[in-house]
Amino acid sequence: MRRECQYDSERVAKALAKLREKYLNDVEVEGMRMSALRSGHLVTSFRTARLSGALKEMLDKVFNDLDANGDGVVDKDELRAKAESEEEYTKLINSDLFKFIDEDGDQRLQRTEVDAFCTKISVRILGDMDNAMTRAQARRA
Ligand SMILES: [Ca+2]
Ligand SMILES: [Ca+2]
Repeated sequence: MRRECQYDSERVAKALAKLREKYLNDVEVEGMRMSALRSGHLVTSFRTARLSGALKEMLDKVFNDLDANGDGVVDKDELRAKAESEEEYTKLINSDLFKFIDEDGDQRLQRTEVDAFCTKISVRILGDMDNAMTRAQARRA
């Protein structure tokens, strides 16, 4: 049993290193717990302490570019100014991505919403990793 656990943790560590390299170079995995259940499945949990610096920097640039008057909110006028046409603007604010970011649904992007979006992406990537590992474990069982 001990050997099995060690083998698994090495595999997980390798998979993590690979995924981190691919997606989030500087994501900080604050804690990672693994426990082998009686079935041999591994339960892993991750917590990101900090957002990827590169991801945040990129969103900062996009946000500052959109927020023309620098008040921390990208409002309808600012979005409209960036859109090529009224049609494109309508398409944008009705897109799934926009709705996903615009949590309070006021059709404006608050700085806090963009930060939350950044966190959601990080969590989603880690969640995918978690799911992939769980599936791999299930196949082996
Ligand atoms: Ca603004
Ligand atoms: Ca909003």
